Amino acid sequence: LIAFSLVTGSTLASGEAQAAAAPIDSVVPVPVSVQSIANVTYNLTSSTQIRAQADATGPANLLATTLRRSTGFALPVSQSTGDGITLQLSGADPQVGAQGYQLDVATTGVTIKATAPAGLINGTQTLRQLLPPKIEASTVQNGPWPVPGARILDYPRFGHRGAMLDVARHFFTPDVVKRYIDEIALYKINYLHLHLADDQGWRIVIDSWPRLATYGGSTQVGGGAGGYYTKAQYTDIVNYAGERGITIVPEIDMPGHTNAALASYAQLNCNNTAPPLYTGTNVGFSSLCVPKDVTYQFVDDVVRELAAITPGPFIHIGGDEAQSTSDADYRTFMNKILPIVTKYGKQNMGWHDVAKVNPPTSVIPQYWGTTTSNSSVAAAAGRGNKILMSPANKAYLDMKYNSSTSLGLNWAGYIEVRTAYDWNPGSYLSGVGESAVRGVEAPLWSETIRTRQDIEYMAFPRLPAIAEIGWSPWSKHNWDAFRQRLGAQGPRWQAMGVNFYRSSQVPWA
Ligand code: TNX
Repeated sequence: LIAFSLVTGSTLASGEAQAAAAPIDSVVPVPVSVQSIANVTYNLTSSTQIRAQADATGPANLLATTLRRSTGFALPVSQSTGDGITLQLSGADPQVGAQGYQLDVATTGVTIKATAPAGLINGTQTLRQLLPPKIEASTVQNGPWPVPGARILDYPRFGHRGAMLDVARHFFTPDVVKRYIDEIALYKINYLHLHLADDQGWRIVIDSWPRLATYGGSTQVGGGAGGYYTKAQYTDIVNYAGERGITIVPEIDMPGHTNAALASYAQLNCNNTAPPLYTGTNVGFSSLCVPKDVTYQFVDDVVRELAAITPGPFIHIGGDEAQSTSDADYRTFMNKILPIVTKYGKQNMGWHDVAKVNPPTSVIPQYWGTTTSNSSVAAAAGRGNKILMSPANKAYLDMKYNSSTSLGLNWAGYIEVRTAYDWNPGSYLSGVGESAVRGVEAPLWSETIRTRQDIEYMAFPRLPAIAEIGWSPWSKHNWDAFRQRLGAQGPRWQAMGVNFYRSSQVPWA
């Protein structure tokens, strides 16, 4: 007996809110297709086994680790076949593509099929959400652990669903970054952009320019101690993210936003004088010295060393708010440095300001404006550049929710949950249609963000809203249904200890 579950349904009457919180109807991002199977439940028990062929053991082990914490069950992972939880890279409907999956729940077990590990990871994130919220607890809880009978077929609208964390304005330790990775992976985010250098701090060791980290990384906004990642720590973050299906995109912002580098090395300045370290929050006052040769030796060294520790395909070169660089210099600079990234085998991403220089079509401009038309971005899209969408008045997680939010900024306006959800990346910017959009990213700038609790308060619940508009088909976009699904995430975040914003727009379960 198969009943279609109306996850795209219209407004639910208040009496139905409880029913809407049932796991089958509350998966975020909403899957492409969910069929509920009546009278079927799989119960996770102490004898459940996890079965995966060799090519699927990574996602299987990760799932086992998550489920063991709260169930206390052994959940052995093996290459056997039988009942229980099975992950397989065979037999999936080709429709699911490289990131999608099929998930079937029968009384005897759960089967997740995909064509690639990324799809299996995404399937396991759905399975977590089909289990009771306490599955996310970090200590052993009492069962039962039912998974509702279901047949799910799911794949993303956009291949790129990103989050960005600014570790330059305030530094965040590897443990805080890893916790954010855990939190965003649950919503099928597959890129984490790390803003590694800005006026207030340089956060990654570059062996050929050691003072960048040791001096340039020695403070942060407000004058605190700052910090930086060793290459081993960065690699550890990259690997941790990779196991969870997330590719790290490192950013070195240039030619503006470079005071930390300019303060570390006098020779990078046109006047050969190093400015003091900066701990304020102004932007637009610094620039690398475009006419000097040493500037390009510097960029070459930084990009070479960063590329060598970055397995992902992208390096983000910033390029925003270069208000202290003339237009001619900006063009000269970009035309010299974009090929350096290519030379080291990486593809350029940049803030959309880079579209002004008519960059090669391989360059991905990231739109951070607040208007729905931008001629240079539209022209780039027309030439074939793919655009990553992060409109600041919709997708910026550092904007306040409303006038009484104590954290955050408001230069792009207030962003309540509905505002973050109610926009269509495929038709937002004129001249940049669905096929020109690479995906979406939700940036979190950290001028006012100092702790992991601050990160969580700004990201939750807006990050899941951006994740859904990046993943789910536009035909399923529905605020009233989304707010119900989102409300059902509340108990999960409580179990995880996530410090989320209890927006009054959401019926929290
Ligand atoms: C603008 S958006 C910036 C950042 C700030 C942010 C604060 C962009 C590319 N640049 O330097 O941190 O606003 O919201």
